[in-house]
Amino acid sequence: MNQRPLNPITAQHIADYARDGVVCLRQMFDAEWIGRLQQAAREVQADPARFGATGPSHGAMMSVSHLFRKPGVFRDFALNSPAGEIVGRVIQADTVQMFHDHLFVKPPLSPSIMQWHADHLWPFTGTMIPNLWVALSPVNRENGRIEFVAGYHKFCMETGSRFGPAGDGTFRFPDFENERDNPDFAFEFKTWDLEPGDAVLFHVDIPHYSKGNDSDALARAGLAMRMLGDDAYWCPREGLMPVQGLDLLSQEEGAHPAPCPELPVIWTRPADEPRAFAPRESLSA
Ligand SMILES: O=C(O)CCC(=O)C(=O)O
Repeated sequence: MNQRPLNPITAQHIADYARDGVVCLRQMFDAEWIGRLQQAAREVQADPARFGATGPSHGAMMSVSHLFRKPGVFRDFALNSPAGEIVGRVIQADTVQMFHDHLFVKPPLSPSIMQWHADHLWPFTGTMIPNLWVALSPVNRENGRIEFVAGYHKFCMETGSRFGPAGDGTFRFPDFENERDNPDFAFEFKTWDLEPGDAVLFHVDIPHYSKGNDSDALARAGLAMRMLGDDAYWCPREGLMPVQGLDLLSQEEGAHPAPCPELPVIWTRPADEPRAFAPRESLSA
């Protein structure tokens, strides 16, 4: 099983992610990793609560998180696969911590729609709170690929507009469904067909959506891995999702989360490479 990315992370990947808030990464994990994850996903499907926490969207779609907290394939993948390095290199972090993973499986003919949202349930602020969604099945127009509003993360960051309880409660996304055919809409919708081993990496502020699975034969499965880079800070606020095992409200607002078993470091930039991240102090100096 590969411990380094199967294909190089390029300057184009880095630029696309910075511009669009989402980038497609082709074939970063070898067949052995993907085969083990596919088998493990089948085991979770048979008994979800034994392996992790079932989310609010669990039902017509399987939605189970925190799988990496227990010994087994998901933990091995989080700690020993190149997932952390891939994310760190694309988002230009020097250190990457695992936050949680989340397995989504839409069985054939699942009507489950993931409505337009950004991932702002997490109890962190900052710009490095990415989601690496690794395809465990073929993903296409019919079975529910994820769609993104490219570049919208910049609008959110520049205007301080935060979706959900992380914001001031007043910000609402426009009805993106109404914008699909609007030639004057300032942003582009982006999506990709994926093969097992491909991934999409996306920013915490980017709106995303997936429709139900219209295929009567092909399940759509993906493992979302939520991580923290250097530019991530505690936001201890009621209504945000706590980190299981840590007391959210006693965390120091604005502090970078210290590595701990619940938020382990999974990648650090090698010492012989120049640092990619400029801390806030040196930016304002
Ligand atoms: O798998 C999906 O369709 C949605 C995934 C998602 O919304 C997420 O990972 O935040």
